[in-house]
Amino acid sequence: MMTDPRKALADARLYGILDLGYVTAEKAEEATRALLKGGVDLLQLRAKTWTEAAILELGKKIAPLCKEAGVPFVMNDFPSLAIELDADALHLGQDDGSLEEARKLVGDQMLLGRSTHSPEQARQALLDGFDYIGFGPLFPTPTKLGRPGIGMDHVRAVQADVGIRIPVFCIGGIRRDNLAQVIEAGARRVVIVSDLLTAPDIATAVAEVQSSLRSAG
Ligand code: 3NM
Repeated sequence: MMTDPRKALADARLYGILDLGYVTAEKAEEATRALLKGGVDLLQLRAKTWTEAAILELGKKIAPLCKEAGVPFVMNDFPSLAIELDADALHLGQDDGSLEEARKLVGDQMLLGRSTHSPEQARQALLDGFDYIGFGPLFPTPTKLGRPGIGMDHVRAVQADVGIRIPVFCIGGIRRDNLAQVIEAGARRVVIVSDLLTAPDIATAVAEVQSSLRSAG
């Protein structure tokens, strides 16, 4: 199915991550299919402890599933893999270099996302020209150890400032059981990793989150 990744990003509410800290290599395709079936709007491949060669091998199976579903495929951290896998987007952390450096490597078309951890970083990412940001971690999370939760106090302000220009995805410790609070704090787009990947029925959990986000307006 052909989709314009830029339009898909603009409409996205739930950003799913296939994080290989939660899913074995053997179960990765199955988990990807379940995330897509449930209705994630974007899907990122994140494998912090894997070699590039192993990520590439898995990415060759995951990226086509996303393409088939019309869901933008996002590569975390590695511009070279993003190119090789024909990713729709590349996601960069604060320490992963500048937008200009990434642009030189991946060209003009690929969408670029940035992790931000304060309102100042969020604003800077907008000024730099990133296409979307993650904002968090709202709560401490086992998926990103060593970072304190920044809480929900700034969510509304960042949404009103940066979020009217580019998509802002709140991230970090968001679960189905605190999602209502996060929406109440002003979030309209979220990334949820562990709560979805460890759910007994991933597709149903994804669909439940989508429904809450879409009905929040
Ligand atoms: N980035 P979970 S928090 C990958 O704040 C990631 O930039 C974060 O996983 C950031 O939904 C995070 O399991 C982990 O908490 C999100």
